[in-house]
Amino acid sequence: MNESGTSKRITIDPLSRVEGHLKIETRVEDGVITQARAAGLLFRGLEKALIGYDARVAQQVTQRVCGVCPYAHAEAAALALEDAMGIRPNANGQLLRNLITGAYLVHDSLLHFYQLSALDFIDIEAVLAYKGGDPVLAAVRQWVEEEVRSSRIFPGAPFLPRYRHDDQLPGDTDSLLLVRNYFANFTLLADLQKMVAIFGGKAPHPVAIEAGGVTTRPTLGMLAQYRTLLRRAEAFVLGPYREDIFSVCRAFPHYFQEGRGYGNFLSFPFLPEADGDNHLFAGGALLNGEHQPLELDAINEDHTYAFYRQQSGTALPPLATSRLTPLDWQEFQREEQRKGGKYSWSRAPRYRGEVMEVGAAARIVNSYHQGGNQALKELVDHTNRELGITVADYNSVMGRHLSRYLSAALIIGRLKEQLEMVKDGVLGFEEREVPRNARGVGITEASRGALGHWLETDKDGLIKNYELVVPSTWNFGPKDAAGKPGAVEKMLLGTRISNPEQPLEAARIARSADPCIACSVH
Ligand code: NFE
Repeated sequence: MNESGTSKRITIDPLSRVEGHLKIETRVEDGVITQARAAGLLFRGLEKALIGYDARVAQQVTQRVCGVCPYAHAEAAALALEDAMGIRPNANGQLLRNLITGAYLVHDSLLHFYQLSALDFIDIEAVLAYKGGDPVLAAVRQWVEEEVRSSRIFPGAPFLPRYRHDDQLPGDTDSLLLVRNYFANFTLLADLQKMVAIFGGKAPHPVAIEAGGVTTRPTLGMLAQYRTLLRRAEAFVLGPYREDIFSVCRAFPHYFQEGRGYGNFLSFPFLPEADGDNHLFAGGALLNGEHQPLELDAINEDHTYAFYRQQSGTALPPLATSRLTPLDWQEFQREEQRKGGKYSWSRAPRYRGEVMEVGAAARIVNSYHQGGNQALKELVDHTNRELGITVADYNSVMGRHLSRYLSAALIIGRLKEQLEMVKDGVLGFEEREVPRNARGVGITEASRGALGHWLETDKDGLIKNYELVVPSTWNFGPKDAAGKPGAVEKMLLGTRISNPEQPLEAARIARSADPCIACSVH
């Protein structure tokens, strides 16, 4: 933190409990954030590794972008190639694909809430004051005490160090229940990974999602095993996860006002029926208050503040971004030191030139307004009545946490129905040749939001060009040529920081969008 009068610079670098290296830099005046920068500080360039290979390898290679959302890259790669081939999977192929991707998205929602975010809302050291008689809670308290006091290499991890703050749950039963469920959730995460592996062949990075369907032939045994695990997941999601989300929403109602972004939401269709249509989450765009059908040609990426050599047209359609050249080491250093210069390896995706938030809130709000899914509408209306909020409040820190729970609950409902529609012994896959001189686009919802893969093959059917536009790039990208801050940068602006030494408010806002910088810079 640097100080001059009432103006302070507050930097969080790196922000912890995220994948990859995210730096948040802010200027705080009279206690309020007036400038904010989100910087992805690693370069990867994975798309370049695909050039010249058989297009079917994209399913495997693009999954290596990330250990948290690999399934989504597998699906987007398969969809892009299926688009180029002009095919869709058969019913079993589609259903099995849903059973893999749906389970993974539920996994990621739970992981984000308990392991990556909940600790922001708990005063972990106050938990040690628990004197109640519940043996499970007493055991949790005991465990926390041993961890916090231990003298191992990282004493207290993952609970310490932490930001201390007045605005945290006290060390009462609510906090202890959250810590208890922090541990209980590990079992659930393992169960959900098993569900992915049953039909996906392995987890993480499932191998069975291919263009043409899913290469697993389901047996009655596999279906029974998945059913058992799905019931356990349902009990946890509709039980402890719901209770914990609701108790945090009730304890921090002001966080339905914090971290508000532009209110522009982009989401892609996810979890269709067996015929590939009527997705559980419809997808669409909410732009300047108006709901619009999706138009993929409206997507461009700006690189004015990204560490790429500047090209005259700064906003390029996805496949044209392959022309961009990353800065070399000297250029990078010069740029980093230049006032007002480039500051992130993430580019800045835009939709009709506007900044869009992607993720769970976008998914729920857009699907709600499309109105096609009655179960979704009823669940959202019921939840809003219980919490005394409206759909407009989803544009907030707590709205994003709540939307992840709503996504998980709705997905479980759909998986239960679709599991019973799978035909045992029927292969859900058909092999096709990779088309030559073809183009294809695959779009889906990754856990963190709208994900697209753009593919072009050459005269031999090999990959000529491949580009990803990724959820965390939408949310954590930098400013654009017009000077418009990125989605999370905007969420930070106007936030009051009560203690510059402990800027928990900024961390809560950034984490509410579930950053994955490994994906963002891919
Ligand atoms: Ni690495 Fe990802 C998801 C993708 S990026 S986690 O979900 O795509 O936000």
